[in-house]
Amino acid sequence: MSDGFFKDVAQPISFGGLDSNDPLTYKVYEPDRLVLGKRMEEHLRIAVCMWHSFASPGEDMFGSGTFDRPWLGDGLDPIAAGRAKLDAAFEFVAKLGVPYFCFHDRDIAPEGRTFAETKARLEAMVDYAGEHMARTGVKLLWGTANLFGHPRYAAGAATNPDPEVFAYAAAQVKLVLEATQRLGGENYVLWGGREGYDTLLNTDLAREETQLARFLSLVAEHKHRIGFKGTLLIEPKPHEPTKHQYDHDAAIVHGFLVRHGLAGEFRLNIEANHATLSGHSFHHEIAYAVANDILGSIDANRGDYQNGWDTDQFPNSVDELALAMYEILRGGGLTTGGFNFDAKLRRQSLDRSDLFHGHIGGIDTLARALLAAAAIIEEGALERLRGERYAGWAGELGTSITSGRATLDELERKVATGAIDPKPVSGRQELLENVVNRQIWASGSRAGAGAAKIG
Ligand code: XLS
Ligand code: CA
Ligand code: CA
Repeated sequence: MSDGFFKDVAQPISFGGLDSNDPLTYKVYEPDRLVLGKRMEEHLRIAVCMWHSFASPGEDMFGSGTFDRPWLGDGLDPIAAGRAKLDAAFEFVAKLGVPYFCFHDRDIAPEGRTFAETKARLEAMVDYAGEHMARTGVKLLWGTANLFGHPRYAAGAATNPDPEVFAYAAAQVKLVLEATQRLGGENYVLWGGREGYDTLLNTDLAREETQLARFLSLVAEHKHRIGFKGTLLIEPKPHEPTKHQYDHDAAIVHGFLVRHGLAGEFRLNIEANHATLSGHSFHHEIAYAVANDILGSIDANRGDYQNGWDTDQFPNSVDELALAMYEILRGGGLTTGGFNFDAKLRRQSLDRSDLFHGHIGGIDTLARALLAAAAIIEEGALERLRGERYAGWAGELGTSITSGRATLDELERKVATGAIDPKPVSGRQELLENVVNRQIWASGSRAGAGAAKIG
């Protein structure tokens, strides 16, 4: 027992292992355990998000808040309520024993009657968060501006038809980028909450793209002007709240960045549930980002197979996460990014301890997926078989094509003489799936499954 909002939970949550039947222990997550030469905590760089966990009362479209969040009550002094919220949040993160948190400006400080009042409130709460960070050692993974909640942003922020809204959003991002820098944040996220459209009938697509590019250029310029060392991240999402969002998926954002000369300035914050909403797997979105060297950070959660919206549930499938984790490890791992739990409790999860259970389960799932992915890398069969599949491209014919030496005339001549006569070969998908499952199933034991000889 201890003092505070979560007084029934002793701190910190420790590793209990699979034999522990205490639900308030980690079953797999051991921060100091070495995986491929790096501590588990350094691989995962876990963060708790302020919005779902502390700034939401648990409302849905059909009903009001159900959660026990006293600081969200009516008629409270915003600064006192904001302090109580941060007290509980930092108590939680410290007790969970993870290194980071993430926030939107509006999660910690409500908008005031004027811009000056909004700015003063934000600064007061940022200072207060800074005190908690110094006391607990909790760090900031990323900050972001909420450019979607206020009615002024109903038709978008950067892509709004009114340039005054663009200017307001720019002023807001400037404040939050500077606040993120002040708190030592390692990244800054831009999620285009309402950068998209509800109908094409009133939308000038070309103009809105130009506006969005200008906005992002201004953010990148300001980052350099103030000397912010963190990474700028764009978070793709295909729809919700708008019918179509411009930052649709990893490939579309990448194309946009390349078109506007911004590819070196931004990386991606990939969210699992947004990947599946866009019709891709989480695995695909990460593989795309790694292949194009734009992976930045991860929002960990999951959707629900039976509905088509953003349910933001805590991740619990090792099978799905192991492949995503495998791509991250193949790509060299996360640098300034981490795994932020952009996940929320179900509306009926009313106990204060439920927030611990959601995070503990999610963290253990990530840890187990990390072990499985590391085992797949160490075993090496997937990498070897993939390499063999493309081996021809290292030979004379392959290099003559990729270097640009071969012409269509030459290729036709070789085919016509019979020198080129390809035979189909197996893609061996089922064999590869079994290789993956073997390591997932074996990764619970410390020894793992060991290397396999697969010819
Ligand atoms: C909403 C997004 C949002 C971003 C940060 O769907 O996930 O929470 O992560 O603005
Ligand atoms: Ca997110
Ligand atoms: Ca989401």
